[in-house]
Amino acid sequence: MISRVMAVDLRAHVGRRVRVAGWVHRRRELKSVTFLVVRDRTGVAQVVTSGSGMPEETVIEVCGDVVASTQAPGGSEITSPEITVLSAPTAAPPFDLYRPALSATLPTILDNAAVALRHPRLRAQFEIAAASVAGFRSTLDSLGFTETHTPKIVASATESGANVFGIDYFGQRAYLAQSPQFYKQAMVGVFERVYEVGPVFRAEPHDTARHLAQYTSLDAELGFISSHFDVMAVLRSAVAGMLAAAAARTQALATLEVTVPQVPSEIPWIHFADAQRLLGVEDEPDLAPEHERRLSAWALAEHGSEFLFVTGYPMVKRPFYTHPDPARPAYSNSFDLLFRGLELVTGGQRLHTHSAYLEALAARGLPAEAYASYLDVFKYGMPPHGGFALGLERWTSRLLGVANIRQTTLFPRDLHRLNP
Ligand code: AMO
Repeated sequence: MISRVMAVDLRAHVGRRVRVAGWVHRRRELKSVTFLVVRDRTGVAQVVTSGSGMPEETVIEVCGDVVASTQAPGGSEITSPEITVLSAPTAAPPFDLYRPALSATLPTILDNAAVALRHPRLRAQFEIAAASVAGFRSTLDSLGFTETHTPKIVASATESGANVFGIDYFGQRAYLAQSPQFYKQAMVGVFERVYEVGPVFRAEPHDTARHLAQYTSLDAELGFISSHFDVMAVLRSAVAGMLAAAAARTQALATLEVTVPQVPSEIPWIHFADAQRLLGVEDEPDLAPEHERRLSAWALAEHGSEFLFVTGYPMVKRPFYTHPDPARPAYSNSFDLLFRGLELVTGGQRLHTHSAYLEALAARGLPAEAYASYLDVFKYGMPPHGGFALGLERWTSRLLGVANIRQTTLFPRDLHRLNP
C-alpha cells in the first residue's frame, strides 16, 4: 500500500501517486467537477473528483495523483482519486466547519463541543495550550524540578471551605481537590523542587467569564527560598518557557492571527499597599477585577509590560498556610501575577514549622484535627519554601485574546454545565 502523506506535505509529492486520509472539510459541487477538501491533523488537501462527493465530516481515504495547481490551497491538489469511505456520518454538524470563524453562539458551540473542536481555529487554540504546558514542563525540568501526580480525592479543603465539592468516599466524607497545595508542599520534603499539571475543582458559585468548576492547574513548589521573590523568579522563567514554546507554533498562531508577547527579563512588581494607593482604594480590603485591569494598564504604560506582580496581599486575604511579611506582619510574603488585566497566578512563601501552622489554624478558628495528616510533614523538618499555581485556561484565553475561558476549555464544567 502507498504510505500516507500528510496534507501539509502534499506539495513535496507533485508528480507522484499518494494516499491521504482525513475528514471531508468542505464539499463544493460545480457543474462538471466536485472539489473535496480533506482535513487531517496537519492541514487541508484538495481532491478533484467527479460525481456528487460525500457530506462534510465523512472520514475518507484517498489515493490519487498530486498535481501542481495555483488555485488549490497549498499550491497542489489530488486528481484521479480512488476514494474509500472509512466512516460515514449520520448527522451534519450544526455549523459549517470550513468557514474562517464558527458562526454560532457560545452555548451552541459548547453543546456541540465534540465536533466544534474540529474547527481549525479552535483546534489551534488547544495546540497553543498544549505547547504552553510542554514549555512549562521543559523549563521546570531544566531547573531541577520533578513532576508529581498527587491525589484529587482528598480529606480536607485547602483553599477555603466554601467552594469545595464534597463527595461520598466509601461512606466517608471526602472532597475533590481544590489545589495540590498540601501535597506539593509535602513533596518539597522529598524532591526540594516539584511541579504538577493536573485538574483541580472549585464549586464556584460565580457565573463569570473567568471561573470554571474544573480547571487545569500548573503548580510548582520549591524549597530553600529566602522569600516569595525567589518563587517569582522561577515563575518568570516558566512563563518565558511557555511563551517560547507557544511562539514556535507558527502555523497555529497564523491561523489565530496572534503574535506572542514578550515577558520582561524582570517582571515589574508593586506592593499591595502601593497598588491600593495608586488606585485610590485604600479603604477596600481586596482588589476587584476592575482594579486588576487598571493595574495592568498602569504596568503597560509605566513599564511596557503586559505582566505585573502584585506582592504583599494582606494576611487576612490569604489562606492559613501563607507566610507573613516579617517586617510588616499584617501583609504576607505572597503575590499574584496579573496578565493583560486578569489574575493569572497566585503564589507565595509558606509557613514551614509545625508550631507556626498550629498557631495559624488557631488564629483562624480552624480545627487542627482536620489538618492532622497535612501537618505531619512539618514535624519532620521542612525548609523555607514557596510556590505558585497558574490557571491554564486563563493563560490561553489571555494569550490568544479570547474573552471567555469556556472557549479555551475543551469541555467546560461550570454552574450550569455538566455535558458534554
Ligand atoms: P488560587 O486559588 O488563587 O491559588 O488559584 C490559582 C490560579 O488558578 C486559577 N483559578 C481558576 N481558573 C479557572 N476557574 C477558577 N474557578 C479558578 N480559580 C483559580 C487562576 C488563579 O490565579 N494553592 C494556591 C496557589 C499557590 O499558592 O501555590 C491556589 O490554588 O489563574
